[in-house]
Amino acid sequence: MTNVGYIDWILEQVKLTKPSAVYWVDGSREDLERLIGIGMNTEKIDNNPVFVKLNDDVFPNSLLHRSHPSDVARTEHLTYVCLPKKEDAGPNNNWMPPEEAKEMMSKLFNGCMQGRTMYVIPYLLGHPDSPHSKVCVQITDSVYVAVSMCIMTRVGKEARERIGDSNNFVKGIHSLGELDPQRRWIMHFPHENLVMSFGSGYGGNALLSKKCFSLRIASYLGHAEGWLAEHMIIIGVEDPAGNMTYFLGAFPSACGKTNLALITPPMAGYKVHVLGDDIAWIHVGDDGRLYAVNPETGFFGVAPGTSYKTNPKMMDTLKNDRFQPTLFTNVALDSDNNSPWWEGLGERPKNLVDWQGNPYDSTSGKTAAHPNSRFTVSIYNCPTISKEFDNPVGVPISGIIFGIRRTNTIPLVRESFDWDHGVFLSSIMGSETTAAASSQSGIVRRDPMAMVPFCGYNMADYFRHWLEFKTRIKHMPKIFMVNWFMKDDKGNFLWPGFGENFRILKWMMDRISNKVSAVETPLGVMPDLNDLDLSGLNIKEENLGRLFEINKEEWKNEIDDIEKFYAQFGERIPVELKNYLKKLKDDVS
Ligand code: GTP
Ligand code: SPV
Ligand code: MN
Repeated sequence: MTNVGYIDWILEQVKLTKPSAVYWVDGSREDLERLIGIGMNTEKIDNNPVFVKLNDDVFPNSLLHRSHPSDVARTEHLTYVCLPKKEDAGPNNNWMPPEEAKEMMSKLFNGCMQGRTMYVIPYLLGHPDSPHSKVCVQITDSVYVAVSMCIMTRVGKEARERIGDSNNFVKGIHSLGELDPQRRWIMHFPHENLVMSFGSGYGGNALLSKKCFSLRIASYLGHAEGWLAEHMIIIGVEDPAGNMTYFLGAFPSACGKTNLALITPPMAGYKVHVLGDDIAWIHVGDDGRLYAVNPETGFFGVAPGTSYKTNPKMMDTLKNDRFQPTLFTNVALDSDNNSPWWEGLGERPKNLVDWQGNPYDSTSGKTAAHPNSRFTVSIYNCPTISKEFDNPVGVPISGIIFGIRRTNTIPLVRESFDWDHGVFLSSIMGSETTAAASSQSGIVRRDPMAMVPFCGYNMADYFRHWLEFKTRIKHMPKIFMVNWFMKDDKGNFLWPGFGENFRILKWMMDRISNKVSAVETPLGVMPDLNDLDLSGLNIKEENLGRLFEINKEEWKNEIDDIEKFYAQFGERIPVELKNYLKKLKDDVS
């Protein structure tokens, strides 16, 4: 199945999956309308239409999609990286021998599209004029996936022309199967540019451009080719004088990337421009600076918590239909005016239907929208899209932010001593799990660089890869660590978060431009509190103290956990990182 040209490859998939029709997706507006029509009138999930039209007066050109109730998040335990050698996938990945995985998947795919339509989707990741972009093809039997791909990537003519009749494209094979969690697998073959995904229609499991290719396969390619594929936002912060500072920001799933990417600064004269909210591909430019591009063209964002108060720019984006439709997945429905609703949006409507389509019972203790309900919307609809978004070279990076969700232990912000120390700090990140993955939420797990679920090879080799950039970068970005999520004993957030996070970005810019000094601590460099602009913020002195506290008892537990995490990788962990861990242990005890 590998050494054949484009059409022959599609024909092989047709022969294997036996669809009743093949639909060649071209991504044009007319095509999208046709696909949406199919989703409203023909295709069904559990006898329900794939798309239901929502009220145009509230969210123009938007559709509701309800997934199968068991198919609401990424399933990391069913996600595998099938490299020839187990050690190369590393303890951070599930592994199966590639031939065994392919045989198992071929059996599942055999005849799986009978009575269904196969959608063929040629797409580009990255800008058509960029030497770093990749051309890909996904086949799927889900019209929801087809429409989502058209919003999230550059689908159609340009990709199709670039492929010609070559075999040189990334291959994604996807089927909903029976949506049976017992027959659900997301299998990656990074050494063959191939992903096979069966049994789920959920974002990261089914839009193979997203985590499967843009991160798992691309990180493997980046390791071989000298670049980085990261779970990061890209933003440009413009100061009142018009100077632009570009940042990258990595946070685990559902830990604040989209919100930071669309932040509205509370300080007059500053603007934040968005280039990406989830994925960055990063190369060293000829001038020795790091350049980042976003390979995607849309946001697949968490709905709960999004409101005019927390994220007005996203609300404006969702209300704008200049380019593409907006999809809402597994949100609740205000049945009086046929509009989407989720926890945190505002007052709860009187007549609410929950995410599964049943009347909402507010005494049930459950949320009306699924905690991982999402919207899919074009980045071109965003009022703060950077004018550099379509620059094929990307933007030069001055700061890299790593963030986590932690109730305690991890201070609000600090800076690394240098590049190696920054790699160390991000290699020991631990964050509370969220509803974005199907395992239990709220448990601290190690998630270096927010990449544990997405690194397509052994993470110890990935740390080495990061360390090696030091020798190639002439203008080192500064590396920062943040935690917006500390809580007091009553469970209230100590830091107001959202727009107010800009105050921390402002301090970072002052550090980058050498305007302020800072205080060395065992955990890194922390702000002199006088240098943080907290004007107009009503935050108690005592809380501020907690936000920068180093609690020895908590750090003892933290280090135990980090040592266990490192130990899984044995001798493969770079010695620089082991030395920093030893030093941290001495310094905080
Ligand atoms: P993925 O799309 O899964 O990669 O998530 P993400 O990192 O883009 O997370 P997102 O910005 O969507 O935020 C996830 C949840 O955290 C939402 O419910 C937000 O409302 C909430 N959140 C984001 N930023 C903050 C913050 O600064 N403080 C608090 N308390 N909550 C926040
Ligand atoms: C995440 O889980 O990090 C997401 C959503 O951004 S998904 O596309 O499902 O990966
Ligand atoms: Mn993500």
